Order: sequence, then C-alpha cells, then structure tokens
Amino acid sequence: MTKTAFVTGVTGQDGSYLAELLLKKGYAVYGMIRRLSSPNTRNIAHIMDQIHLIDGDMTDQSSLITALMESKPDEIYNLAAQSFVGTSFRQPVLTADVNGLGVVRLLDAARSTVPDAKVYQASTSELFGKATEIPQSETTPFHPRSPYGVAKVFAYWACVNYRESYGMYVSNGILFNHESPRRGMEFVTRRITNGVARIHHKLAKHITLGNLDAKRDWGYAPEYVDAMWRMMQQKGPGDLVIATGETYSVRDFLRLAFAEVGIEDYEAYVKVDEKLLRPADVHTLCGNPAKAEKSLGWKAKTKVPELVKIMVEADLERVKEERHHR
Ligand code: NAP
Ligand code: G4F
Repeated sequence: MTKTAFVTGVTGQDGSYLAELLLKKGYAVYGMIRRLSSPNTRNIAHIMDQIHLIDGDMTDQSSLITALMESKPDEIYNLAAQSFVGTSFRQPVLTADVNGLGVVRLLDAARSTVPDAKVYQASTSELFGKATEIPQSETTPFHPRSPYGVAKVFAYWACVNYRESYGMYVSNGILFNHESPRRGMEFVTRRITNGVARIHHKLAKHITLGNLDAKRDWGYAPEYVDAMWRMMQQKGPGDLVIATGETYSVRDFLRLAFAEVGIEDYEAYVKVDEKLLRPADVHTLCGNPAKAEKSLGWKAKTKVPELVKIMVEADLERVKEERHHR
C-alpha cells in the first residue's frame, strides 16, 4: 500500500532532497509551505507536479491541524526551522517560536489528528554546543551556545516527552552539519564555494568571513535525508547521531575550495570581518555515528574533500550561467 509522508520545510535544502527520495520510494508526498510574498520554490521546481503542496506555518497551530487532517500521513518529517544560527542571535524570539514551540504545536496536532503517525524531528549537533567531549555521541551532555541551540534542546526534549507520555513514535535525528549545492547562501560552506566561483569568474576579489578556526563535521545532505528515512523504518523510535566522524576547520574548507580553481595562496583572497563573529560560537563539532551505523546500516560516504569539489563545481557552473545571462 502507498505510504503517505508529510514534510515541513520542503522548500529547504533537506526538505527538497527528502521529497525526492520519498517520491522515488513510491510515497505520496505532502509538502508544507508557508505563504510568502514571492515564491520560494526553486529547490522543488523539478518535482512540484509530483508533490501535494499544503499551506501552513509552524507558528500557526490551526494550520498544522488542518494540514495533518487533510494529508493523513503515516510519517511526519519536521524539517521546518529558522535554521541559521547567526540570525537566531538577532531574532531569538522568532527562533524560539518556530524551532521550539513550533515543534510542540506539531506534536500536539499529530497527537490529536494522527496519533499513530511516526514523527521525525530535525535535531542538531548544536545541542552539544560547548561540547564536553570529542567525538559527541547520543550520551554527550547538551550545552547549546545560541538561541537556535536552546530552542532545539527544548524541541528535542518535547519529542522525548511526547514519546514517553503518549507512546507516540517520535525520533530525534541529531544531525551534524550537512551541505550541498542547495545549501543557503548565508552558511559558511556556501559563502566559500560561491565566493570562490565569483573570484574565478572575476566577479569578486575576495571573500569576507568570521571565525576561521571553527571546526565542523561536514557531510553531504542527500545522504543525510536517507538516514532520516531509515530512522523512520525502525521498529521503535529513538534518538541517533548522524555524522561523518571527521572534522575540518573553516580554513581547511577554504584551502580545499580555492585549490579546486588552482589557487594555493587562499589567504590573499580572504578578509575577516569582526561583525561576522557570533556572541558565542561553537568551536569544535565531531560526531560519533557508531550507533546509527549499526542500527540503520547507514554510513556517510562523501567526506569533505569530495563535498568541496561537488559544491565548487556546482557554483562555478551557476555563476558562469548567470554571467552569460547578464
Ligand atoms: P533550510 O534550508 O533553511 O530550510 C528550512 C525550511 O524551513 C524552509 O523550507 C523554510 O521555508 C521552512 N520554514 C522556516 N520557517 C518556517 C515557518 N515558520 N513555518 C513553516 N516553515 C518554515 O534548512 P535545512 O538545512 O534544510 O535544515 C532542515 C532542518 O534540519 C532544520 O530544522 C535545521 O534546523 C535542521 N538541521 C540542519 C542541519 C544542516 O546542517 N543543514 C543540521 C542539523 C539540523 P522557506 O523556504 O519559506 O523559508
Ligand atoms: O555554516 P554555519 O553558519 O553553520 P552552523 O552555525 O554550524 O549551523 C549549521 O549547522 C547546524 C548543525 O551543527 C545546524 F543545526 C544549523 O541549522 C546550521 O545548518 O557556521 C559554521 C561555522 C561557525 O562556527 C561560524 O562562526 O563557521 C563559522 N563562520 C566563519 N565565517 C561563518 C562565517 N559562518 C557563516 N555562516 N558565515 C561566515 O562568514
């Protein structure tokens, strides 16, 4: 029988890859989109005719109830969020509303309309923040370092609570950073690969960044949405770390990205602007995906050097096209 999935955040990086994956697996896919003054459907333009778009917003309880009543999903993937940590310092209340309370709204809407549906929550390595151990696993204590991280900790525990209180199937995927050519332009990997492409095509002279010493465990988004789906096929719910197990600094990422266009002295093309430093930052993230590898049979294949190549090539092509059409 055809399964039905309901995906919030379908227009985002992960939502669009997940919708593609679910369609390939034969699901009927309902994607929730919010009303915007100009359409923001670039990531799903190629599959728009195959998914059911349903309007709703994480800040509006009634829209979530209506959307679930109309779609009647077997699986709910909650990927919607104000996902940029930097913005969360400037918009802490909105971030808490969407990323924290929004999750309770969705859980409660599911409890009252489709209590047997499985729920996936997009948790994050930002829960670990000022991490007390390296690598971080499912048992590492949480110490969030931003309004974004604080809201996601609240959401994580809300999911555990709905599981324990009402016996619902609710799982937290604690995903470490994952990137792709669909990554938003404000995130550091995309700022770098877009910057390298613009420099290569002589549209820019340098890239301006903040903390170059931060280290992240960066993986490839299409592989991470596969891990989400696998988590939802487990017999019972649970919380899992999804990561590559390797960590690289922003400087490493810069060096590899510039090397893709034959530039070795990358430092000559990088400026640091103190305004891009965060009030509190997360210094080092490195995940231990052993539990997920064992229970899901999932393993990250694309590591940073290949990821950089994929992203630089895509941005080189896009910038070339844009230049051509100027
Ligand atoms: P993204 O590209 O920024 O996508 C976020 C999505 O949320 C967009 O579709 C956005 O819609 C939607 N959204 C924002 N506010 C909303 C609201 N009030 N109501 C309904 N929808 C709303 O983020 P992503 O990288 O795909 O990440 C997906 C999820 O995973 C997020 O929850 C993020 O926090 C979490 N996460 C991401 C990573 C990562 O490295 N990518 C790691 C761990 C966890 P619009 O298009 O209309 O803005
Ligand atoms: O690319 P970022 O903005 O990603 P960040 O903060 O790690 O958050 C992402 O990953 C989380 C999972 O760990 C997700 F939950 C979250 O939704 C998001 O997808 O920044 C990475 C690092 C930071 O330490 C930042 O200070 O890069 C540093 N950085 C240095 N210069 C910069 C810049 N970050 C951005 N965005 N822009 C810069 O110019």
